[in-house]
Amino acid sequence: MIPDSSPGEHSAGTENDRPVTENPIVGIIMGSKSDLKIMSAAADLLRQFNIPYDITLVSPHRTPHRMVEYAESARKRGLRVLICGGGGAAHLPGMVAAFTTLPVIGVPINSTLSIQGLDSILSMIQMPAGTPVATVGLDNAANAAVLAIQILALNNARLADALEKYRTTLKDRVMRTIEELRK
Ligand code: RP5
Repeated sequence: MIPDSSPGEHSAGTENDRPVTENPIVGIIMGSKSDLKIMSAAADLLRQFNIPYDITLVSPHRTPHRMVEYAESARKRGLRVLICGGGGAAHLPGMVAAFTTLPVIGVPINSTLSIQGLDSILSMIQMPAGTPVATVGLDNAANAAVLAIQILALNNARLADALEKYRTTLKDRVMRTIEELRK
């Protein structure tokens, strides 16, 4: 059940900034701790929208059995969307997608192992028919969260409304800059 409150009500530095872990509906996973600095942007955004999530490491190469277990049990555990980040030979989103029918959003990461991230991007977007990974831009974990929220908002009026407000904030920011440039 998605809590019924609005985004932005958790202000920085409060107790509410801690990860929301009770009854998570979005799972954020990544191949390595080194991915966390990128992937934490997804968690930040979900927190803003008051969406419970869990975040953990699942490596397709170093902990392959954990990956299968995570993906196979995800729906039963109440997760509704998965956000998977990886760099280099970024097999995590694709392999997770093979083991679940939940929507999987991939975040290609420009890690030290990457050829400027192009390898990660191609690992995610070139999925065979029937097993898609919705791939966002390089290092763009925030967009992965927005896409997850959009999926959840399909049958949640509170979230749909919150997304409208979020878009208005983005628009207002641009309008303010336009005004400042006029001065
Ligand atoms: C991938 O290899 C991870 O997703 C990470 O982006 C990259 C490098 O991992 P570390 O060597 O930093 O653990 O599997």
